Amino acid sequence: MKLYYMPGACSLASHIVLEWLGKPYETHKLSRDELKGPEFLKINPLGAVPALADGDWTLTQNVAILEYLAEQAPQSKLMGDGSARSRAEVRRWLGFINSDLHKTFSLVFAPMRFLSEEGAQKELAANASKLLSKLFAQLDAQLAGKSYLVGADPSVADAYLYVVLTWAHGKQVDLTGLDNLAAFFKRMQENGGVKAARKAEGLE
Ligand SMILES: N[C@@H](CCC(=O)N[C@@H](CS)C(=O)NCC(=O)O)C(=O)O
Repeated sequence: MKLYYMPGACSLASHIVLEWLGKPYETHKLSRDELKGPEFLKINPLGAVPALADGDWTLTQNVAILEYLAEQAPQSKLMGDGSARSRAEVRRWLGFINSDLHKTFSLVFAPMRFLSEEGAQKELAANASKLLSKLFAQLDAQLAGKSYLVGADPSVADAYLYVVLTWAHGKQVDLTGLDNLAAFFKRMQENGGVKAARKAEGLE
């Protein structure tokens, strides 16, 4: 399998899970220019990472890739503890992180995509950042008394949560008082797969 990624982007979640799987894999690092270049647009017409090639087949979309990777090791806890409810819980948090958090980050990272006037862009980014604080508070509540989002073991949703938390730190999203999230972040920073993926992406 080959993962197309940009350092520190959402593709880092799949990179972490590939490390957790412990099977051989390849990576292809993309620059911003290559992301929108003709070669990669054939792989993902959106010009976005992640993309995962498996033989002659390529998959895009974070959530689909993360779940596909988890299915490579059905005996693992990457999609929960094996029960339908636990799998559904992992999907719940994957959906929350992908559709609510990740999309809101787009407004913080690139408000100029949505508005042309500089003052309006600043207002949009500031309001989006406030919304992110509220969304992260829900994740903090979910982590109360738990090491990971669903159960005692890390799932693919935790890998994705770790990545959006690195963005929150980079963009100074207010996470004051979200102590469960802070402990989660520390735990993940110490995880072997997280460390290996970060090192491979040149983030250490
Ligand atoms: N819906 C897509 C979004 C992927 C996405 O937003 N990727 C970002 C990096 S985190 C990207 O490549 N952005 C480049 C761009 O949109 O120009 C998914 O979940 O895979």
